[in-house]
Amino acid sequence: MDTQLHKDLLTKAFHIKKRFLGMYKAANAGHVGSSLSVAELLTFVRFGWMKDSDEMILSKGHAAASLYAVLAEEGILSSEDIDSFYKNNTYLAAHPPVNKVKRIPFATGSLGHGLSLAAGFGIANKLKKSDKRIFCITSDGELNEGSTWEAALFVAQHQLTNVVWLIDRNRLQGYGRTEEVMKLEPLADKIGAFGFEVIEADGHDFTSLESSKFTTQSSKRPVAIICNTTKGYGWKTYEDKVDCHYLPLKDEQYDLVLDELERGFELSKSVNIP
Ligand SMILES: Cc1ncc(C[n+]2csc(CCOP(=O)(O)OP(=O)(O)O)c2C)c(N)n1
Repeated sequence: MDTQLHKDLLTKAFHIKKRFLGMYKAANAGHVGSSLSVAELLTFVRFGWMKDSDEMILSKGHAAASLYAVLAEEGILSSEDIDSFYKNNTYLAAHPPVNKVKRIPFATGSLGHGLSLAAGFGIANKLKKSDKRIFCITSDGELNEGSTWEAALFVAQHQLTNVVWLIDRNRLQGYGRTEEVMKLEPLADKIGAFGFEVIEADGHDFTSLESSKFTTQSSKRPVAIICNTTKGYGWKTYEDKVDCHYLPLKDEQYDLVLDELERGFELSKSVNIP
């Protein structure tokens, strides 16, 4: 990966995390672990992959603040907008709204609908012979929803290569581990059997995500990328713990997580990029 791009992505991801943690702290509420899980993925799709004409759906809408922080990083949302998060009359609600903010094409939050929305966008743009693409980030917990698999059938049936499906595979959901609540493995084989080309990536590593981007671009079939992630990534006390799913941050926790992220960021800058 280009060294400058790598540095930019690391910096953006750090700013994005700081911003959404501040939002959750001010709101005294929020899906902290879910957002830390998807932060690099969102950063890469938005700043390392998407073109301006493309769209992105964060199907795991409970991580909304991470999406709002990306839009703030991009200059679409102002700091006043960000400060209104979770407050009365705001349009920056706990789950992303539709038709209120540029670059949020659909409302999400009721899990299991993102891939269906992406499929609709994909078929419409295929019929219009448009080269717009749609990136859909789902969680793994929402693969418990039948609607996701119905959408997967549709994407494969119509060979919608303009839909890129990324799965935030952190192996945890709201109340337990995915494999205990509703077993998904062998996930790659299952999705592959639906007709997708399945790629596995490290969802926190920009180099790995970039290599999945190149494979996707040369694929003749719709692609699903299983992005292996850690819920609560970067905050050691809570990493891979079900408790980090929803966590109103106490003052000392907030200071701690910021401090850890800052140290992680400094360290990542000094590591050589392959
Ligand atoms: C249809 C639906 N059922 C239940 C919920 C409540 N809910 C919010 S988050 C969540 C689980 C989160 O786990 P996962 O989807 O794997 O996301 P992540 O671990 O990445 O946060 C649930 C059940 C919902 N938002 N939508």
